[in-house]
Order: sequence, then structure tokens, then C-alpha cells
Amino acid sequence: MARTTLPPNSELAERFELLADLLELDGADAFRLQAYRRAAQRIRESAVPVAQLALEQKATRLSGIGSTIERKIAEYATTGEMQAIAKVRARIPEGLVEVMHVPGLGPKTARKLWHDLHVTSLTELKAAAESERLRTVAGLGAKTEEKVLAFLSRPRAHAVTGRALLGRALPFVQSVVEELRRHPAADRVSEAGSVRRRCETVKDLDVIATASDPGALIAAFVSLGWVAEVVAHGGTKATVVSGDGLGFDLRVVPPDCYGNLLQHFTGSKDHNVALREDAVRRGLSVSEYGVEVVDTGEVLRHASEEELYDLLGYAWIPPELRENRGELAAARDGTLPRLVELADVQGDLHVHTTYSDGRHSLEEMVAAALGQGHRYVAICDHARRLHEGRLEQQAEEIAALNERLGGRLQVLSGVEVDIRADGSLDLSDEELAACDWVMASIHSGFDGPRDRLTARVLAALESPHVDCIGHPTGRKIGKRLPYELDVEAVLAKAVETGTFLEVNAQPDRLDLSDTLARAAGEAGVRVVVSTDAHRTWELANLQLGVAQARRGWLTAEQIVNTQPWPEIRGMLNGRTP
Ligand code: DGT
Ligand code: CA
Ligand code: CA
Ligand code: ZN
Repeated sequence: MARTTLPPNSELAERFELLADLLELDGADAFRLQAYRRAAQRIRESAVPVAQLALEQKATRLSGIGSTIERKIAEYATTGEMQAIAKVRARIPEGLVEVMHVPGLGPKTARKLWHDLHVTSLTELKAAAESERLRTVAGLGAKTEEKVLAFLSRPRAHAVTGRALLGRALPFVQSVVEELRRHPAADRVSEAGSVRRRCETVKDLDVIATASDPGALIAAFVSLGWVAEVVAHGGTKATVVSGDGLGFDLRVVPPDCYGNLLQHFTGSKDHNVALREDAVRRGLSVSEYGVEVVDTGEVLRHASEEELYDLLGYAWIPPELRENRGELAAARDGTLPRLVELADVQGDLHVHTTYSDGRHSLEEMVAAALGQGHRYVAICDHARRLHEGRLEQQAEEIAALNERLGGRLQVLSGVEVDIRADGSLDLSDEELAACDWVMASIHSGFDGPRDRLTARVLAALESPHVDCIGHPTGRKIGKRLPYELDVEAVLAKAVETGTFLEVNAQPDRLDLSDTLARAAGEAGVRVVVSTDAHRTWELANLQLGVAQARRGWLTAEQIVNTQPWPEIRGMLNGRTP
């Protein structure tokens, strides 16, 4: 098919990121850089092939993509090149981009290193640091050399090439399931595999269905608008690839063993293996087609997962728990937790606005929070952008907004303060005390030693003004490893001080991770699930955070923002400083 040659969204997004990085090194103005970076993000998040849209002159329908950017996308889709990149690459060596991204360097220093030391790649940077030449550049010293070498010697953030973020996969699979359900031949349709378990990244998407006419449903599936390539097409299953490179397996199964197949294809493999081993000890042989009673040879089929788990002596297990991490024993004993649900959450305690680096205004974010059905929303712009009276100005605006809202939604005057290198916060105690809600986060110095990072977080936990630690490990999935932290000490201090920890729902953060969220819950820490939304549509990421909390075995009682705001305020007032 001709469309298989179109660049996937991830590749387009990378081109625009490269263009922005090169232009930044070239000293272009911030506005242009931001436009390209915004476009890159929008393209990356899009569920439809943007190259196709651009060729049809429909890409400008996406917010953040104007006609100039659309022309560049179309140019790249047809010629495989972007003149704009070629032009700036003629002036700036491309390898300098990686140098610029080394923590502590940045565009200006990268340029200096190029001019003064002819450094144009990470290899050359390493050589220059090793031979103690960085210190000859104005503004750099032995410390810089040390830091650069430490960074270059650390394991690269694990590459997730070939795996898509849940945040991209989930809305996609949800819309495909909806679309298939509307087909006249479809009976039952469900997601399966890692996406149903809400894993933070997925290799491919799995969908299971029953149908009155399997052939018709499969034919409809392989001809869906976003399908770029049909890898396999049979009588009961098909595999396709989307325009932006996501793989999809559809299996159509007989209704009487829908439960068996859905359970099998939901996995995880480890869960299935443990389940089967346990069944063998009970004289039962489990497969995707049914359960054989070994003594008699009788095969039992199950139309639902509930019946299957019940036969095997388990309560039904929520897919998020099916990782062979103790869920089978708990399901047998009747001690599975009642997991938090999206509908339990009453408000979002971490959103940004144009007061700092958010894309939408206070009014727009508040309107969107109302649209989400929230009872409260905490505006937490970065403190570093709120000096010179802007925090008070925002608080006044929030007070006026609350008047207008008349109690339909409570807007909280919050803030996100940086935890500085020495553990202090970038707002005064008086300013912090005036806020309704304080998130404290680390935004720099991730590559520091474990003791130092732990001490910073502990210091923030000790502050009587800090209500919650934001994205507690700083990881960016596929890009940046979590910083080194004495997790046990942090959890113990959070319990001692009654401070909450965040499960940040940004698709590439999901921080706390599932296992850390579980450890937090077990330690008795209370967890906030919040979006850190910088755009109105990011408020919908809450479902990703809730999914992560569920993977962490957390109940509604353990999640702070399942409570009304006055209760939360009460918990904060009652804690030991
Ligand atoms: P992924 O796609 O890597 O993100 O993860 P999954 O879990 O979606 O894996 P996938 O798509 O390869 O297979 C879907 C499910 O099929 C998997 O969760 C469990 C089941 N499955 C696959 N291979 C095996 C196997 O070798 N043994 C057993 N018992 N189950 C398997
Ligand atoms: Ca899969
Ligand atoms: Ca699969
Ligand atoms: Zn934030």
C-alpha cells in the first residue's frame, strides 16, 4: 500500500524537535522554538497519521499546527527532507544537539564548546572533559568536567524503541474498540494484552471480539481509516499497523469461550503461567480454548472471565493486577483490594496555566476542570515564575473566579515550588503559608548522588508548608531514569510528617511508578493522583494516573483526592509538623 511510505508521527515529531534544537543553537527567538516544539508534541500525541492529514491539507485542524508547519510536514512526507532543517544544518553541526542536552550545558555553552574547542559530538565532549580542556572555556571549571563525565558514564535512559506510551495507546485502543462495537456484525469487543493491564508502555495492542459474522468484522477492521499496513488477514484474526507505527492484533473468537480467550490474551504471561501451574495441581489443564478436567477429559468453556476465575477458585482479578505479584493468592483468600476508580476522584491537585509554562489561561483550565466534572482544582504554577507579586495577583484572580463559580467548582490557590539543591524551597514561608495547597518538586540536579537527592526530598517533606511531593523520582519514560533515592527513608518521612506523594499522570512520567505506588501504600503513605496538566486536554490524563494507582494496588481510601477538599484540608491541619 502506498501509505506505508508515509513517515509515522513519531518520526515527524522528531524532525520538528531537531529543527527546534538546531534553531535554538542558532540563537533563534524563543517564540519560533516553542511553536515547533508544541507542534512536535501535538503530532506525537495524535492518534491519526498527521502526514496523511497534511497531504490532504487537513493538519491545521489540529491545535498547534498552522499552515507553515503543515507545509513542512507535507514537504517531508513527499520529499523525505525539510529545507528548514537542511538550511540550519548547513550552519550548525547536528551532533551539537546532543551536547546541548547534557545536563548543565545548554545551547549557549554548547556553542562556546564548538567555537573554542571544536566539540561537535558527545565523543568529542568526553575527550575534552577527560583531557581537562573544558575548564579552559570561560564559565566552565573542573566541576563541569566532573559532572559531564559522570553523566556520560551513567547508563542511558532505557530505550523504549518499539514500545508506545500508554498515554498514546490507550485513547487509540479505546476508540478502535468503540468503532468495532458499532459494527453490525460485532457482538462483544474488548481490549486485551498489556493495554488492558494498563502497563506504562505497550509493544502492541490486542483486541478480542465475538461476532455474528467474523469475516465481516475482520474485513471492516483491516479497512479502518488509520490502517497503513495489513500484516496478516485471516478468517479469525488480523494484524495491522497504524500510520504512526502502532501494531494491532484482532482475534474473533466463539462466544462460548470468550472468557477463556480474553483471560489468556490479557495476560500477563507470568500471571497465566502461575495460574496454569496452580490449576495443574488441582487436576485442571487451562488453555486459551477452555479448561480440561484431566481425569475425565471433559473441556469446560467460559463465556466470561468471572466464570473462569470462579471455576479455578479465585475471585475475578482486575487486569491491572495480573502481573504475578501476589494477586492470585489474594484472589484465592478473598483479600484483593477494592481498587480506586476514576469515578472516585473528585478533583485535580496539580495543573498549570499561562502564569508559568502552561499553554492555557487560568479561566480556560478552570472551565476544562468543570468539564471533567471535578469538584476542585489546584492551580500549581511554578513558583519561579510567580515572583514580584504575581502569586498574589493570581490568588486574587482565583478568588474572583470562585465568586463567579458559586461553589460549582472550588479553585485552589496552589503552587509548585522547586526543591533547590540545598533542600530549600523557592518561595518564602509567608508566601507558602498563604497558599491553599503546595506541591514541591525537583526540577534540576537529577544527576546528583543518592544521599544528596534523598536529603533534598527529606528536607521538603520536613517543611510544614509542603503538602505533596510532585513526580517524586523525576523519571521520563524512555528518556530519563529515576534519580537515585533512598525510597524507604522517603516513605517513612512522608508517613511521619503526613505529607502526600504524587502519582503524576503525565504519559511519560507516571511517577510514582506502579511498584513504588504500591510500596507507598504499604508504608501507609497517602497518594495524590494528579495530571500536572499544561494544556486543557491533558486533564483527561487522570485516567492514566488512576490506572497506575490501580497497578499499585491502591484503594480509594489511600488516594487523597477521592476526598472532598475540606476533608483534605483537615488531614493537612491535623498532621504533625
Ligand atoms: P506487550 O504487547 O509486550 O506490551 O505485552 P502483552 O502482554 O500484550 O503481550 P503480547 O501482545 O505478546 O501477548 C498478549 C497476551 O497473550 C499476553 O499478555 C499473554 C498471552 N501470551 C502471549 N504469549 C504467551 C505465552 O507464551 N504463554 C502464555 N501463557 N501466554 C502468552
Ligand atoms: Ca500486546
Ligand atoms: Ca499481541
Ligand atoms: Zn507541574
